[in-house]
Amino acid sequence: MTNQLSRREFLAIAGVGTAAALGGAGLFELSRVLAKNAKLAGIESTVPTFCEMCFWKCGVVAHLEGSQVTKLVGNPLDPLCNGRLCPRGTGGIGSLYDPDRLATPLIRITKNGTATWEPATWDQALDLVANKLLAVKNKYGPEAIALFNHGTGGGFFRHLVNAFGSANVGQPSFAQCRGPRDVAFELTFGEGIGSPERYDLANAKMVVLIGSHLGENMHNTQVQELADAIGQGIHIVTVDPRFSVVASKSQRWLPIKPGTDLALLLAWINVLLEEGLYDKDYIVKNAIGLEELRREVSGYTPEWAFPHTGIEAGTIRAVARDLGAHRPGALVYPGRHVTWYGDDTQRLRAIAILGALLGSWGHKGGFYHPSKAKLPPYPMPAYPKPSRQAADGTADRFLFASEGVANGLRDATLTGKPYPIKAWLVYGTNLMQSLPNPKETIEAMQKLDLMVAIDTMPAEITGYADVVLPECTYLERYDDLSAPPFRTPFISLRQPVVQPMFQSKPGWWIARELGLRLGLKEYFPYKDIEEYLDSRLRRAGTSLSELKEKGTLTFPEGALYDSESAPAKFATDSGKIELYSEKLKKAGFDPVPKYTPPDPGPPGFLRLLYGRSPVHTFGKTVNNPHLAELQPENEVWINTDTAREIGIEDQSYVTLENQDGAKSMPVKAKVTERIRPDCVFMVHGFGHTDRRMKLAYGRGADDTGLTTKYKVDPLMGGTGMRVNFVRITKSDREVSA
Ligand SMILES: Nc1nc2c(c(=O)[nH]1)N[C@H]1C(S)=C(S)[C@@H](COP(=O)(O)OP(=O)(O)OC[C@H]3O[C@@H](n4cnc5c(=O)[nH]c(N)nc54)[C@H](O)[C@@H]3O)O[C@H]1N2
Ligand SMILES: Nc1nc2c(c(=O)[nH]1)N[C@H]1C(S)=C(S)[C@@H](COP(=O)(O)OP(=O)(O)OC[C@H]3O[C@@H](n4cnc5c(=O)[nH]c(N)nc54)[C@H](O)[C@@H]3O)O[C@H]1N2
Ligand code: SF4
Ligand SMILES: [Mo]
Repeated sequence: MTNQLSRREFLAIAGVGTAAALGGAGLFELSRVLAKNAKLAGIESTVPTFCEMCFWKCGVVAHLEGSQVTKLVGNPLDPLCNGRLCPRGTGGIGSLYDPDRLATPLIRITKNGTATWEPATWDQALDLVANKLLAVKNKYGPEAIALFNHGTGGGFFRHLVNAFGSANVGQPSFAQCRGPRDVAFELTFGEGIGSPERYDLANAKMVVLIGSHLGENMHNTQVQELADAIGQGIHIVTVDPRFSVVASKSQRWLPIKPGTDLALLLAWINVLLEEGLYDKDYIVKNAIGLEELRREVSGYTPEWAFPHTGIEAGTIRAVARDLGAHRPGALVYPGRHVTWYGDDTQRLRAIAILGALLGSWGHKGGFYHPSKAKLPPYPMPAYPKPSRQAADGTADRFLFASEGVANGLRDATLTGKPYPIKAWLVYGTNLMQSLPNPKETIEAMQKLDLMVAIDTMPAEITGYADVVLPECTYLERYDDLSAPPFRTPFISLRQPVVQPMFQSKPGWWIARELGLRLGLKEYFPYKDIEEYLDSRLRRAGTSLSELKEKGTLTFPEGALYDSESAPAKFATDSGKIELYSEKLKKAGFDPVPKYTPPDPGPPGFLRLLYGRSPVHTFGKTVNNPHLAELQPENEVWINTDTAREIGIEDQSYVTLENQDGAKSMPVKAKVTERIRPDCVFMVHGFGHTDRRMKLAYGRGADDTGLTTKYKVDPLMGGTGMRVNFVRITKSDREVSA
């Protein structure tokens, strides 16, 4: 064990294998690549592609001078961005030219008794990974291999792992993010919300943002639509313990006591039913369980909700009446990051039920019906059927999960149950910041025979790997096509804007090379990615050359709303909207959501809340020189009265310590009236500990390190992460001038 522990001690020897560490050789390499790229040195050109600075995948047009990318702008042909990028999209150049990028494959070795990284060739690294994967398969079966992934390129690795015979795939963007929302809507309407979300903000008359700070959270199209809607006088209610930017644009701000949102939602349902403000015709025609719902929520009056939520009964009632008056264009916005308190699927069920009562599902200003471009897959043999079901708990514990549960895979790795997991492939997800309680992640990794990280940056997770494989950035590679369900169906192409720098390689190539070494040739039947993409695009009636020129191709819209010729259909068991869920009841859960108050924290502690910054994506952009310039560190928001009581001054450095004794790095205090006194708030993704990321290292505080506690959603395995409490002490770090 000791030996194993030391083997997977965090290894972050400054700079080894990063672009900057290549020093002269690195710069030589850079200039060589630039020269190779310089088709027309000094002459301007443009290349369309799509963004990967976040999952929204906006169409981008890259401007080049010679082989140097000078500017990224929105592709006007792309309906996801309408020609405009957010600050992170524009700042993507900083990720391409980040001097701290991973430059070569790295293998962990022990030299003179000390662990170190050794730069390796691709053949050495891939052979090693393939041999170890085969050894794990021989000893434990193919299911002992698990993949964690996020981002477009993850698809190639999911294909690899499924072809190898394992169903163990998890993405923190499900059980740490939108999972409860999608499950709740599937239970209620028979369909999830999807990504990009089917919210008809462009036509809504009223929107309730409940713990969703649109504008700080930059879903490009939605932010544009909301800005237009504000111009047209949309009625906004923001429910947030913090006075967010969008709260300042709202008719009402409801500074709710954190963790009590379900009480508020149930009270709104109560008023809509009691006062007959709901859409009776729609419900009679399309829903089951109205009487059961009425009975279950009869006690949840606004007067009952007031002491729980801190929102006055009169206000609760007034908002419910406004919702009734604006229906069906009254959108109770289900948000995206919803893993808050462990009862999240039930909270989102209440939001779905409100959507049904307001008749906003399938109607203008509510939830539109998205459609997809027809884009058949590349023909592939069927995957082998794994002899054991996924180990992530979806088979027995989390019965309603509709995707893999990343924390369930971590549990299985830790406990060896239901069977041992012995190898992790980690693609494009920094598990040290995305899974709660990083200690458990470290302990789980001690159980592995192999841990491979495929990343562009020396993010913390790479420090625990046996092999690090450097992917080139999204501006240097082809990827799979993007054609999600949306208002306007479209297909977008990601293509290289410049050649990969250093020894970095595209994900599709890495997955294919591993596949070939694992004897999975039949699953990678194409010659190269261009053949793969062209074949898919030809089946869709277009071609790679057309997409290379345009970047995005749009198709005619389907029926966005229900109508007499296209009446509502629901893929639930009953074929109707399920206000009352027999399915949940049979499984032993509440068929209608019930309110349980959140656990209070220890005396003297404040609840820790976190969220987004408009100029960063989680932790992955904190080292991006362009974006770090806009926001180099995060701040912790503390209410003015609370700060006065504990003697904290605005802009001074403080340290946070949570209920379990976990401590943050020094972080600046933002003393403000704009947050309730019982909680603090910080932007997620700062406080990096890997010295190889020179701009990000030691800047601000990391909320994940303080998230030692989490509450698991029994329906689908999501991890409620707003259940931690901190106390604040002065730090001796000086404020620099
Ligand atoms: N405490 C806490 N935990 C959270 C959240 C929170 O707010 N607080 N948010 C949750 C949410 S909503 C989500 S969606 C998840 C997301 O968490 P992650 O899945 O970790 O998401 P990303 O930030 O997209 O991925 C970051 C990793 O991808 C690498 N990367 C960036 N570009 C590329 C690329 O092109 N190729 C490869 N191979 N790697 C790349 C980065 O260097 C970094 O290591 O985290 C969840 N976890
Ligand atoms: N610029 C930018 N945009 C992003 C991202 C990014 O990293 N950067 N990440 C993307 C991703 S993956 C996701 S999932 C989304 C997430 O974006 P959102 O779904 O908007 O979620 P959060 O960022 O978690 O929202 C945090 C808000 O919830 C409030 N809050 C905290 N506790 C409570 C509570 O108990 N009740 C209520 N009502 N409110 C509470 C906080 O004060 C804060 O304003 O953003 C996406 N957009
Ligand atoms: S919202 Fe911003 S970061 Fe995300 S894909 Fe669009 S431009 Fe890129
Ligand atoms: Mo997310």
